[in-house]
Amino acid sequence: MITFSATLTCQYDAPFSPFSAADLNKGLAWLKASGFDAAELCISDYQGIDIARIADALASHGLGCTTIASGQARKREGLSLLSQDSEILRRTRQRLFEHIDAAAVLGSYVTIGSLRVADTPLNATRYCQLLAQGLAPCLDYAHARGVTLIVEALNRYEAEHLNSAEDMVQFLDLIGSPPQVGILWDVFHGNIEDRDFAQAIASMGPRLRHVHFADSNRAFPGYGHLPFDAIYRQLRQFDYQGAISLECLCRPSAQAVIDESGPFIQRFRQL
Ligand code: LER
Ligand code: MN
Repeated sequence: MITFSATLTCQYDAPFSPFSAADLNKGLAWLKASGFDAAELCISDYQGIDIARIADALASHGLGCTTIASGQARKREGLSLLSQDSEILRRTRQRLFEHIDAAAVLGSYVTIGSLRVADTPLNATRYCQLLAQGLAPCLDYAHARGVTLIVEALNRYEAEHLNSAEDMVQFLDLIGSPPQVGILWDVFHGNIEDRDFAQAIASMGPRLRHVHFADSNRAFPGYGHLPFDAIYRQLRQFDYQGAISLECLCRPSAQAVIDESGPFIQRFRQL
């Protein structure tokens, strides 16, 4: 069964969250009232974050957590798994260990998106080698705690490599397809990089663990030109069992995202 979640931020305000971090509880109440199953939570670092309290707040709203979005620390602190500065690499891995510990409590995945963006240009082979090395201790840590890491395909304007679904499949093959690593496919990026949505979904198969929905211009679905009904049907046809998570900008407005999300996901449940 496909479930639904949406991005909310816990700590620092984020462009994809229609509620500020200070209003996390209002955001959770909105998710529940709109018919979502879970939250996708942006956490940059663990200063002032009490995961047990967040877990209680989710439970009190009858919500799960799909994934911890880790990318804010890229811009805020310059963290990267590709860093050739050993101290930055150490801090990035350490942060991912903290995310994995939190994910073990929340029963969620951990997203690796912007944290796999390199500071300097690298050829594809070197990039994949460095990413595999950067990730290695995180894979062991995740495996020991029963947590899955989901690596996101990002379009070429945000990341130099691993832009398409096909690139991600090849990368997972290269690292031996460890069971604790899956793919996060974001249709905004896919619209730029993938040749065909159905083909992308088919090629990822069961490695596809999480899907981000935003329209072609990253607005709320329906304010651009992506074929969401067709994408949803294709996900179902390929027996996708994960979540569709709303990760759009607050466009046309945060209020439109808040008001239109419920009807948007209810329609899919009837397709
Ligand atoms: C994060 O999920 C994402 O899609 C990135 O484009 C954010 O910079
Ligand atoms: Mn995304």
